[in-house]
Amino acid sequence: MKMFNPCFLLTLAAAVYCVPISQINVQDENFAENYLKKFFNLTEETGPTIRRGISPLTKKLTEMQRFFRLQITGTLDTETLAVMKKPRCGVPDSNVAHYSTFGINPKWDRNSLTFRIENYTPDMSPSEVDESIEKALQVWAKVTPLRFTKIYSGTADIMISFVSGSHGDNSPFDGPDGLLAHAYAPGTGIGGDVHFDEDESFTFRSFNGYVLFLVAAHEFGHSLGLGHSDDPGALMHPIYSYRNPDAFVLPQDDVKGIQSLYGPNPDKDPSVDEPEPPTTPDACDSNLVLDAVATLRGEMLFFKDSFVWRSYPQSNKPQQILITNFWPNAPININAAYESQHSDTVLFFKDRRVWAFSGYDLVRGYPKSISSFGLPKSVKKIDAALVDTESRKTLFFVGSEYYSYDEARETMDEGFPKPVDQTFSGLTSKVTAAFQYRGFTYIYSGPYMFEYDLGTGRLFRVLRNSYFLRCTNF
Ligand SMILES: [Ca+2]
Ligand SMILES: [Ca+2]
Ligand SMILES: [Ca+2]
Ligand SMILES: [Zn+2]
Ligand SMILES: [Zn+2]
Repeated sequence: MKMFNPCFLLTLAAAVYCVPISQINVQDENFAENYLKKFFNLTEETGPTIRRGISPLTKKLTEMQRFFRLQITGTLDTETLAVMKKPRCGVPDSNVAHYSTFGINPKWDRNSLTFRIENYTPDMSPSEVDESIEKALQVWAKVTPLRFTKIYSGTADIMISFVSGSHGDNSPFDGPDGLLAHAYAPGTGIGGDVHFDEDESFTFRSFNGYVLFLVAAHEFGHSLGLGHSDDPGALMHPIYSYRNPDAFVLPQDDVKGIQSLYGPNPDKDPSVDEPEPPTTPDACDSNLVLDAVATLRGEMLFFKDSFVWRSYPQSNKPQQILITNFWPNAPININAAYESQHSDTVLFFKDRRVWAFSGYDLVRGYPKSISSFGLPKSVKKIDAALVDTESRKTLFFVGSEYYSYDEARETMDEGFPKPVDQTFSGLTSKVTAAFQYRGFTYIYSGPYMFEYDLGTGRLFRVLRNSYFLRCTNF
């Protein structure tokens, strides 16, 4: 039997800090207290000791857990600690729900702003820094009347610098990881300015390090008047998430936020087809249709658009995160996924290709064509895949039929494809996702999920796609 590793799916950077359950020590408690002081406005507390009634610490911990959509326990559990240790922006999170704007000085009183890059990081070439900064400002200019002009001397509205440790504004940086950058709300002097922590390793587009464009685009949101958002898909979410900088489109939550301050872009060319701002899938949407479902080392993974919900046995609240946060080189909007216990990998399918990941790493030789499984060339994509733990066969659903693949022999079984409803009674429309969990076989079709016993073919229940996601927004 494989060892279950509860730390496995914490994000790349957080994995370094991952600690087994029940090993929260005094250092962690102090770390958490400082975190709540810094980001959730916790006022002086004598120590994180257990006390009667609701202590300010418990109250702030609850606030933090609500903001990050964690299970609200009011205590410092490992999941909460792991989120606290993720790399993030240095601006506080207090009093936010969806997008937010700064209370005082919420916006600039003019649409034409200047910026100046005071110094350069040695991590990248100066031209890469210039391009990252300009592209990050364009993210906001595209959806507002705001226009930015670069200046090379004197004082700009937005002064940009790379600094480390204490740097004269009473908000010191902390060495590698932790705080990545911070920015000041619109205003004179330091207002609008952005400081990057030079102790980070910034990159142009690699996921080894922090993509300067992504960090800068977030910080400029603050420079323009936005606070943090609790939407895990928002650019203004305080935790750093890798996403492909070349395919970046400002999410809906951020567009709404910035347009609430400045209005839309009057120069937008209606003849140019811009990609729709992405929205974050909602577990409470009763019409939700998941892209794919899989298990991974005892956890459940639910895929939708750019996101994955991860649910692990100790917690009853799945966490929603960008797919690229776990697997930076994975595709998004996938068709199907399954866990191969045989090769200890998780496989993602999109169109004619398949990706295999061992941990976070793409297995050598992938992505491959799906015909490498022995599927006929006529199969253009797989709708869903599941592993039957009993027979150790992988079922590939394609249209109204399914194929059976032998993981050990690495060949397709004879006698397939078979009609889906021959095995799964009542299932007449297309399969959209599938997996097995605790002995049951779950076949998703549109917004429904059918619960079967594969051995007897018996159908137990018809549920909704959101069944395991536990909508708790009420
Ligand atoms: Ca300024
Ligand atoms: Ca840092
Ligand atoms: Ca699917
Ligand atoms: Zn921030
Ligand atoms: Zn600073």
